[in-house]
Amino acid sequence: MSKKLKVLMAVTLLFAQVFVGVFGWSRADAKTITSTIVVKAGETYDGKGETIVAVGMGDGSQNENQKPIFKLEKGANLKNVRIAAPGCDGVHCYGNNTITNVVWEDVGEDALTVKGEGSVTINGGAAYKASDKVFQLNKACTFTVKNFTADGFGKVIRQNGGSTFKCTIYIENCTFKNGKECVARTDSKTTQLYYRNMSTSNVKTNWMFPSSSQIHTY
Ligand code: DGU
Ligand code: CA
Ligand code: CA
Repeated sequence: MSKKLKVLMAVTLLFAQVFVGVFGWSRADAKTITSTIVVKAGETYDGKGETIVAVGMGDGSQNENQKPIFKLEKGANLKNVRIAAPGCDGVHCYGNNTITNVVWEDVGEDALTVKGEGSVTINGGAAYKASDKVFQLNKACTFTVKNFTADGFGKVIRQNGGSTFKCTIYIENCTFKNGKECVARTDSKTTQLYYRNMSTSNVKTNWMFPSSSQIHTY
């Protein structure tokens, strides 16, 4: 190899290393955001399969002060989106929302939080690598999860610790794998859970409820 070629290769390698060091590997199909995407009442955000990467909105750890990737106002819907790491505070729902085919590649503090009363339905999609909670219920709601997979979590569904309001939870056609704690947990004596066609593997226990009489099949 000529000396010129060797120098050229060394310089090219140096530039490549500096580029990767500064910008990281960027995903060809990814869309970078730096603030929460707000979806208005009555609207549907259709990502058409796009992958979203959040920058400067949180590190995806268990820190509670991260920003949500999406804020769905009451009556807003979300579909066909992949949320890449860092998952930050996921998706905030203000009630009467349908979330269709959303994949959380690496759940952050949590994947989705119910923050307004009403019904919230998750249909299709998956959540991976949650260090603790996938779905957090902070307001009374009818919460349905169907055709969904969660792999790696503490709990899939958690009603806010110590809260006594009533949630009605439906789980249908779901697969849950590798759960350190449980599928669903509540401290409320009025919350009811209904499930059918649910398969679990390597999940410590299914339910952490005040009474087993709150759990039903349908
Ligand atoms: O510690 O309310 O983790 O909404 C009490 C807090 C906590 C919530 C929850 C959430 O449970 O911040 O992400
Ligand atoms: Ca939390
Ligand atoms: Ca949270």
